[in-house]
Amino acid sequence: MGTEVVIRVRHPFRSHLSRHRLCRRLDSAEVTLVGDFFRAVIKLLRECTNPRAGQHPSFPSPPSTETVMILYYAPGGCSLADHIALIETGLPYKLVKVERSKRTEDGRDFTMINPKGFIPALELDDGSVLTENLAILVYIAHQAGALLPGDGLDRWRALEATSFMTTELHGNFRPFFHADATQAERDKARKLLVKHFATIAEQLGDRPFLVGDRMTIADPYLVVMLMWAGKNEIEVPERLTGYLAQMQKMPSVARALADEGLSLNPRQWFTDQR
Ligand SMILES: N[C@@H](CCC(=O)N[C@@H](CS)C(=O)NCC(=O)O)C(=O)O
Repeated sequence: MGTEVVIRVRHPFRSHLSRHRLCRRLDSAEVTLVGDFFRAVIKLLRECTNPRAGQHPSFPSPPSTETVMILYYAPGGCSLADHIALIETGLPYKLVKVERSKRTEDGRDFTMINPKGFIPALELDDGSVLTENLAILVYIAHQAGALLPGDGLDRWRALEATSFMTTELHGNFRPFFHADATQAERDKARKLLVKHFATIAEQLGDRPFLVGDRMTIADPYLVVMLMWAGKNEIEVPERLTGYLAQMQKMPSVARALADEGLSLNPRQWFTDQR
């Protein structure tokens, strides 16, 4: 048996999120004492008024002493998109590296965390695990109230672009990461990637971000796809090379790359890259 708590607050920084509803079930263990109950409520209130989520860097964010989300990642893998998104939104998180052997850096069997065996996986602060890059990116955006417009066509355009990224771009890189892929499979994938990057370049036009006038979840994913293109010598339109150079200057992108021990030039990445 648990107790359901619903909190409604007026958000002080984000007009588009002026009403934030947070609904969370608390385990009975958390509410055995009245004091525990109020501590849990205060924790929820802190979460939904987290000023860093509104990207107000001048406001000091309290160091989190609470449990934080854990991103299971592999350096330079598609989880880099989530890593960038987490930094960009200011949500508190921890990183846990997953080795190719599917063991986490702290020695656990990763398939017990994500039975599908793929990174990224995001462990939420209640211990549940979310998988699939698109879902994780949307979750981060939703938690932060950033990186995905709340409504309007741009919201759907950002989702459209991110879906294209996961299926048509990411999907076609697979033959480059699997040693048993044939040359014919790689050639076919390369042709498709060249075509899809051209579509993206056209969509980007002269704008700094893929959708609208600010970063959305589509951008960190595109950064990863372009770095993979560089690593595998897949030619992309000049416009996208310029976009990548600009994105790499963004503090969130630069920090994520540094945290994962990656150089700006993906050809210098280690060879066991997925
Ligand atoms: N459907 C998954 C696929 C993720 C994926 O392909 N992850 C790769 C790294 S970028 C992976 O974990 N590969 C390990 C493997 O294939 O065993 C998603 O969209 O999140």
